[in-house]
Amino acid sequence: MKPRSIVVLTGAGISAESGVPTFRGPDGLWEGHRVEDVATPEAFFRNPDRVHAFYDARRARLAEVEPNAAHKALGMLDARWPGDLLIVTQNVDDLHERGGARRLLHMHGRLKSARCLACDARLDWEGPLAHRPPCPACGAAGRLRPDIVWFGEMPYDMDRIDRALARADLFVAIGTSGQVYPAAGFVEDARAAGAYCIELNLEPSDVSFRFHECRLGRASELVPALVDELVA
Ligand code: BV8
Repeated sequence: MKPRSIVVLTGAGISAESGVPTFRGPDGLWEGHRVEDVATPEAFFRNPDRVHAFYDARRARLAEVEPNAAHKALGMLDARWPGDLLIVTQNVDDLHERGGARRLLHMHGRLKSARCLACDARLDWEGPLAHRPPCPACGAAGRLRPDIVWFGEMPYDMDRIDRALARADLFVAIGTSGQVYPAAGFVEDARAAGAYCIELNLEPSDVSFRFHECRLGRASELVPALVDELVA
């Protein structure tokens, strides 16, 4: 396999071995919350304190986790791959960046970013938002929200993603359950464009049937092995 243009899609499973909880744990709750209570615009406008507390806690926890071998393998692929490469992550953690990825985009936003409801600026943000700090760009007080794409909101960079999928000849999905769209539909676009599609996951996803190849196992083992195949 000697592809020229690669698109990689990652989900919560690539960060699981770093200690970042995935969305669909056994109890279906997500860190003790129902998704619709914390990851929708309605939830935010109905109870901003609860949503800020949820994201402030997750942002603070980033300091306690490290990129794992899977993040680092993708960072090495990025450094060495001479052709096109785009890593599209659904994750909002910063582990891909810390693992060395550069040709990377966060289609569902980032914990370490805030967005101003007054001026729409998107700003790198490290600390909490619950105390309603003013916007550094426009000064508006209490108008900053987590820069996260919630359910019902349009993911970021869809045009760039669609262009990359249209020219991909290899599509790899890593650690995603294939339950959330439009990300879960990317394999169909890639396959229609003629890409060879590989899924790496601990267990079959909702869209495994759409892939040419499904490799079952932990990302920290499967991703370095695949990257070794690609750069060999
Ligand atoms: C949109 C940010 C509209 C939040 C997230 C009915 C049918 C189809 C679609 C819809 C529908 N009703 C509503 C929709 C649309 C909706 C949707 O798809 N809903 C689903 C639930 C049905 N989608 C949206 O709302 C999206 N927006 O559609 O916009 C629109 C269109 C045009 C114009 C305007 C508007 C926005 C979705 C984004 C929501 N935000 N995240 C936050 O993080 O705080 S979603 C969140 O869950 C993640 O970002 C991720 O995208 C998603 C899925 O999570 P996964 O990453 O897959 O993680 P999960 O826990 O599910 O699975 C983990 C996997 O890892 C498992 O497979 C497991 O086996 C594996 N694993 C575990 N450990 C390991 C491992 N693999 C390897 N190694 C391991 N060690």
